[in-house]
Amino acid sequence: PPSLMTSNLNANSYWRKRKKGRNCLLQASAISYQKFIHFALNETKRHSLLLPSPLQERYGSMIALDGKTRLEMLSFEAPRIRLLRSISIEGEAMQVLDFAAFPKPEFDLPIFCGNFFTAANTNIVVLDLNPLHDVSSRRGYKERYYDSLMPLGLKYTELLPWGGKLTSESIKFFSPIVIWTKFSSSKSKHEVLYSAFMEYYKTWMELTEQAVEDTDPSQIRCNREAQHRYLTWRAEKDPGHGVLKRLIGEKLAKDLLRNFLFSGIDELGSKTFLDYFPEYRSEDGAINERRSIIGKSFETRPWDAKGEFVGNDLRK
Ligand code: BLA
Repeated sequence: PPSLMTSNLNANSYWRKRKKGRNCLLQASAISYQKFIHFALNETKRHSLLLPSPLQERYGSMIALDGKTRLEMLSFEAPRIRLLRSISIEGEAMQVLDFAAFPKPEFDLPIFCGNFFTAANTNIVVLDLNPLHDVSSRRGYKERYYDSLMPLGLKYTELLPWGGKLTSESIKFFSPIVIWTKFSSSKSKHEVLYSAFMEYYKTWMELTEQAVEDTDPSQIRCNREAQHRYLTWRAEKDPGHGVLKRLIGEKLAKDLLRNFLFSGIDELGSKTFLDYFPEYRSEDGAINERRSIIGKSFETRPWDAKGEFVGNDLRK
């Protein structure tokens, strides 16, 4: 559905345009997340071959229905990364970044997740290495990926304190080092956020570089299903849904969520949202439109300094 498409940056022209300094239009707004994207792509190139994703052909940039807000999509892959993609939204009153990296199913690596929403004076932030497998029930997984990262997590969760109650279901997708925070805009907060993003991304790249490929088909299947479940959750219940719908209309927003942001839903598995999350089935068999069945909880950070979960146990 390319009606709103205005231009299409492929991976090569991305770097070319970058050099020409196409940022002059953005200087009117205080915050831009462009430098976050540039950092992450450069960091990836330092460690790995970065190839354009086939998605780049279909998803370039577009202008929203208001005729002003600009959405820019970038997508790549790498030998160990199934999909590295970002969307940035730059409007007069809104700046958004959703940056994610999904490993290939041969790796049980966490998923990199940087989600920043800025409007007026408000910032809503989630930055995490989202665990592929449950960190409470799979001790080995927590030990392998998170125990050594607790000092990093503690440093930034002190500077960027817990954002208060959130959709209870989301907590299962977060790790003990998640940064979940809200703040009003200030130069120093945005500098801290940029440092946190850089350090979390560097850490994720190092884990990716060091990871040992799984060769056991049942383990690979398990990784694939876990990633599919994650994608299925976010494509259906992501909090960005409403904003995207407002900007580009429901049809394009749905396409963007399923086929770009959380691409892989049709390839990595065949289970449906209700197979994974049956509690969302409403009486007529459709998916309950509410974001949460349980409601909001976790007023305070539900992990201790060692990364042990200390919230009410909602896991089954
Ligand atoms: C709010 N975004 C939130 C909240 C969370 C997240 C936890 C608080 C509200 C809630 O508890 O649901 C983010 N939730 C996540 C993430 C995961 C998750 C990253 O489960 C991953 C597993 N946010 C975006 C984008 C937009 C956006 C791209 O990432 C807009 C295009 C908007 N997020 C947005 C808005 C709110 C929000 C407007 C406040 C409104 C609300 O609470 O729903």
